[in-house]
Amino acid sequence: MQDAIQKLQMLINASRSMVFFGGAGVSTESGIPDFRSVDGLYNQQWSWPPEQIISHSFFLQNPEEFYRFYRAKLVCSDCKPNPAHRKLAELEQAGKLSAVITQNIDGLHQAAGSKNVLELHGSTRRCYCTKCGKSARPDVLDFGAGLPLCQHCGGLLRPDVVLYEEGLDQQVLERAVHYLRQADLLLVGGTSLSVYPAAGLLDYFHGEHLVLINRDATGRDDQAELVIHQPIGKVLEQITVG
Ligand code: CNA
Repeated sequence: MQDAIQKLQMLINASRSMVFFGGAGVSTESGIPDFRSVDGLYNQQWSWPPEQIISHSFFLQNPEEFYRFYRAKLVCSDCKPNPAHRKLAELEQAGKLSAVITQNIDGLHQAAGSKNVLELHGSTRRCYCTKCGKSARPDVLDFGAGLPLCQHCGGLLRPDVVLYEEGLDQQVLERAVHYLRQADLLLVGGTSLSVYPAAGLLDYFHGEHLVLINRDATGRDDQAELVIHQPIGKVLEQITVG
C-alpha cells in the first residue's frame, strides 16, 4: 500500500488540473451505506428493491413507503464528513483540485468545505414542493412519520434528487464534461461505476493519469495507471497537501 500512496502523492504533486469523480463509497466511512457492497442497501431486506422505491413512479404511487425508506436509509443528519471528504476540500483550497463530481446525494463534500461540487444525482440537502415549486427546508423531510407537505400550498414536498426514471440535469452534466475534458489527472473513488449515464462520463477524460481508489474491483481497473483497493478515507488521509 505504501508504494501506491507514494505514487499517488507524486501524481498529485505533478498535476496541474485534477478532478475527483466519486460515489457512495466515499461516504461509507461516514456511516452511510452504499448500494452494492455486501452490507449495502441492495443486500438488505425491504419490501421492494431499493431501485424501485427510489423511482419516480413509486414516489407518485406510494409516497408513504418512499418516505419510510428515505428516512430510514437515505438521510443521515448526524453523519459527518470523513478524511476523504476533508482531504478533497483541502486539495481544492490549495488550488490542486478543480472540481468534485459526485453521484452522492448527502451533501458531505460541501460540509467538509468543498466549493465546486457537481452533484449528478442532486441532493437530499435541498427540497421543493411538487405542486407550487417553492423550496422548503430539507430537514422537514428527514423526520416524522407522515408525508411532508408544503406550508404554502399543501402540496407534497420532495427531495431535490434524481430518482430512477428521471433525467440528469443538463447543466450539471455539461459542467462535469467541461472539467473532465481539461483534467490531466482523474481520481475516481468509492464507485462501482455501474450506474449510467453517470459512469459513462469517464469517457470524456482524455488526460494522462487515471487513478482508481475503490474497495472492490471495477470494470475500469484495466484502464487505470494506478488502482488501489483500499478504503478511500484511509488512502487520502495519507496524502500531503502543499
Ligand atoms: P455503489 O454502486 O453502491 O458502489 C459503491 C462502491 O464503493 C463499491 O464498488 C464499493 O466497493 C466501494 N466502496 C464502499 N466503501 C468504500 C470505501 N470506504 N472506500 C473505497 N471504496 C468503497 O455506488 P455508486 O456511487 O457507484 O452508485 C451510484 C448510486 C449510489 C448513485 O445513484 C447514488 O445516489 C447512490 N447512493 C448515494 C449515497 C450517498 O449519497 N452517500 C448512498 C447510497 C447510494
